[in-house]
Amino acid sequence: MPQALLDASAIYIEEGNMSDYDNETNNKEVLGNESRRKFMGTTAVATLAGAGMVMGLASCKKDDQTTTASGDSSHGTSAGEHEVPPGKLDSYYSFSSAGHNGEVRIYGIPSGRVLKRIPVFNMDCMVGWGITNESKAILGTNADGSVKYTTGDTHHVHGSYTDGTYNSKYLWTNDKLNNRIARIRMDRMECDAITELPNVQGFHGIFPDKRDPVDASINYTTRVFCGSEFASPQPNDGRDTSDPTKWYSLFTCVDAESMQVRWQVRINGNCDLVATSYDGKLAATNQYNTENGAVLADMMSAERDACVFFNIERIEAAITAGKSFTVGDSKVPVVDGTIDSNKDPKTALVCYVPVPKNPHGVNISPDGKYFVSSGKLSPTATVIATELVHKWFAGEVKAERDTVVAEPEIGLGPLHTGFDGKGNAFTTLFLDSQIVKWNVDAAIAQFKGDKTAKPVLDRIDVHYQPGHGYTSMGETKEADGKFFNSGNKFSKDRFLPVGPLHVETEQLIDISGDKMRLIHDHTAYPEPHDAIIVRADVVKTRQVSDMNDFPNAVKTFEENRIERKGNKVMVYMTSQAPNFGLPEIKVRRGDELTITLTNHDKVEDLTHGFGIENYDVNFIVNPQETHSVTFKADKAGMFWIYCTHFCHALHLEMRMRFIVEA
Ligand code: RUQ
Ligand code: CUA
Ligand code: CA
Repeated sequence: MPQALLDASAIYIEEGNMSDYDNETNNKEVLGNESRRKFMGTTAVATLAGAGMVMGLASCKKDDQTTTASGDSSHGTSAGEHEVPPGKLDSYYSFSSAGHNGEVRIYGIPSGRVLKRIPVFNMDCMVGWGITNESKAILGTNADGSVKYTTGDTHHVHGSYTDGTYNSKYLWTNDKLNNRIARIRMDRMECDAITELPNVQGFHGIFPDKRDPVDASINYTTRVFCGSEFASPQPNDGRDTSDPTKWYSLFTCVDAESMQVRWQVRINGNCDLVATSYDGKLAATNQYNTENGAVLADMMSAERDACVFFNIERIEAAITAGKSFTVGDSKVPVVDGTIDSNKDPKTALVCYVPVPKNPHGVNISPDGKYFVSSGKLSPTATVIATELVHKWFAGEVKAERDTVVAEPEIGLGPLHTGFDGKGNAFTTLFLDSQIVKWNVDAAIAQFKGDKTAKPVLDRIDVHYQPGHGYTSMGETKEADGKFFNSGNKFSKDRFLPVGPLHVETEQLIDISGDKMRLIHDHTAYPEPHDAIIVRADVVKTRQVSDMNDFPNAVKTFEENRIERKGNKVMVYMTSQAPNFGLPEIKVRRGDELTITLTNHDKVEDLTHGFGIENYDVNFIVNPQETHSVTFKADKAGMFWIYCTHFCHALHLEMRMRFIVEA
């Protein structure tokens, strides 16, 4: 047995040895595990970084012995019940991040079918994202017209709200890599705005507010909150590069409509994930690095980190009152949310609630009453009462820690929590490779001293190492307790081997009964993080565009033409299956071309593509849409332009010529 595994067992197991753990964990009665899951001491923690991976192998081996899909005889699967037969539609959408692929994806639930991939921070030659002028304007360009950033890392996707549930207007996602927030308009499922956040690194958590904290008549999303994970020099212009004591993180608020950055809060420690209260008054972020450590050991040195609550109304009042500063070239007002400047709860902008070691994830229950944050280096989930946080800000609760109403021991490596709307929480256990179902009220009773209270109700094995977990409508007051999706970080032996880069497994679990039941595995291209599951009837899309929404549309066939100003050539063109509006485009080498193409087909699903041989130009126009590209004719010759998207029986014949004279 590898040394790291032995070290890990010393951390986790009080009695017995590792093989004991291997054999018993799966089949042990649900409640019987609890005594073995103890807080980890500081000294043991240094081994954990290696232990996570090794535990992954242990889980894999464990499953080889059982060979069933669920790996657990007490849980049936319910695959057949949830089959979506040919011709039938899914009952939910899942809007998922894609990790360092930089896009957002839409899956059907329960089928797990991929419905769409929405390019956001990445380039996508299928639609021409990062190629058309319209997408480049959203992505942002350098002086020479090239796209400023061509990569990104999306982790979290959340929708806009009205009255505590989704209104199908917008989705937002983060870019952890280049610190940008993107918005997707849900009627078209396309990205329509991207904003760079100033003075932050590691922009990770993101969450829209659910109503206005000040104006009760505004019951919809007006702000989006963004947590930055990595402290950095401020401003980051070459100063203090080797002095971590001078670095800090900022929490950012972005306007939902204008997508302008409204304000930032300087904090101690870091941000990670973000959640918001249903009354619009609080935003929360979990902190794993209250130590402000620059190396791993330092980030794990404190026994407790924090869940931080932001008092939105007070922050905005402070900004209105001019109690703000700016950082570097940014004009965004920044308020001081550091611990030292917020000692008096009655005026504090920020409340730091201590929670066990290196928490990950913060989620609010659908009734709005509780925030749950889990310590990944502690086998616990911490339940914080929304009402008590309000009371802390009113000076009616003495210590920050007094807002904690429960801290059940639920298993090893807890990360994200989803809710069923019936009082139960479902938390991913990274190290245990399980989902644990626990009851919030029972956890509160146990915390109060009720020895008969048993918060943990059920466990199910997943394959393997779940990171994200989320329930159907679980981030809304309409949480319906039907499905839980486990986003697993390792798939190992679950699919046909395809080389060293493994696909990811998403496992869908039926949570409608007392026992969780596995529905199926579906694959995901690496590597999605968080997602939301939205009832299908909530989502309203338009299936054909309106030509009038495109200001540069070439509205009639008579407008097909080529114009020249000096060496700039403007081509205006239509497409209608199986024809382009011009037979050829003739230019001189060195000319700069702008081609604008409007698709005149009105039929749903009748998309045309536009590709130029050996010129790296490639984009589509959906029915009634217009897109344009600008490029230099730097090679002489005759190059076929062809329709790339199968549109007609004569699709192959849908061609024209691009002639560049030497
Ligand atoms: S955070 S596990 Cu963005 Cu959980 Cu991915
Ligand atoms: Cu038009 Cu294929
Ligand atoms: Ca820490």
